[in-house]
Amino acid sequence: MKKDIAKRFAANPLLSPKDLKPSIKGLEITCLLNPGAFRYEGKTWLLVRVAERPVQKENLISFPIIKPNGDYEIIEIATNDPALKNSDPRVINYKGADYLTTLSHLRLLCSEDGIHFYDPESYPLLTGKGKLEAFGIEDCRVSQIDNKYYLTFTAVSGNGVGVGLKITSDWKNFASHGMIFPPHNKDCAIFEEKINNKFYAFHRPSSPEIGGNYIWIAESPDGIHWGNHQCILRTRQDNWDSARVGAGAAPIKTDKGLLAIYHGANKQHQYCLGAILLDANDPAKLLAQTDAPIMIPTEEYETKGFLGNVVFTNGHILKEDSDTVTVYYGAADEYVCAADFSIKEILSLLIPCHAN
Ligand code: MAN
Repeated sequence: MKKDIAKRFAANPLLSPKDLKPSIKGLEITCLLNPGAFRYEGKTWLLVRVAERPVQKENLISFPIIKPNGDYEIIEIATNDPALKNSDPRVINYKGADYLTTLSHLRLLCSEDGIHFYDPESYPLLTGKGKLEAFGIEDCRVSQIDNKYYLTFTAVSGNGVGVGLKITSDWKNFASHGMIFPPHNKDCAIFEEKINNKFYAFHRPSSPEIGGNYIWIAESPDGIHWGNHQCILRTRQDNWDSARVGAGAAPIKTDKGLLAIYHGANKQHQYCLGAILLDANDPAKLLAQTDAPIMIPTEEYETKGFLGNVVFTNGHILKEDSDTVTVYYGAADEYVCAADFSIKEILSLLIPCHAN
């Protein structure tokens, strides 16, 4: 078994589908995954993606979608229907249209120790609304800038997959700014510090023909309207990140530059984590990249689940020792887990890039 540099929590998985109650009667929680992470009122909080569907009956696939009036509709398709393509557990195609097999919303959990999380109650669930979120909202990055939290999440519908933005300061009232990066785009994280008075964000457009699933950076005067897009990281042929790359949470400021953790997947859908270093004054400039993954799915809760062989992060918390970063991650698209990394150790594994 290949070794990585993640110090996994002994309590992993921290959260499993059975630990929370479904949001709607008649649905079950199939996956808890990919949490955003932040500190608020002296506690560690996760904004967890909760993926739900009806209990599956024999020879049928069924999943909920959100109707324009906000109600849910359950779609049921016989598994032997010749118009159904269902080779991926996450997505299906039926009569030429794409659907997700689960419907995701975002749920707040908090913790005193960063290990044991509970439902704080009296905080709202964040659910998909309107025709750009009919298949749900997912994988939220939470960035704190001044006293505001910027929530960037994947908004999914039959129209495509894009990035939505909400801003809050009390986690009870949310200003919605609609879709800030249109399809196909996801994996957006807004930097927590402005650079030369501009906001920056990672995002991940996908180009099906020329180009690929690459990490891009954009700038903004206000954190809402984005421009000057530049591609900063591409997939590497025949490598662990050959099929797709996407940013995790906002980068971490170090004395060497801005350190960002990213996920990469190969053609077999194995998802690992790696790291890149960007110039602190010009973050479109890639300085260095790790070669081998810093985290590889190896534990049983990472290799077996809704989609095995997946570690995926979009949230981390810096510890006070200023070297440890606790990475919260989705394992096998089914569980929420955590692992500590030493920032110095990640920096020591970076290999300088030559400008291309
Ligand atoms: C991919 C996977 C799924 C996700 C969809 C839509 O297929 O990441 O988990 O639901 O994209 O974002």
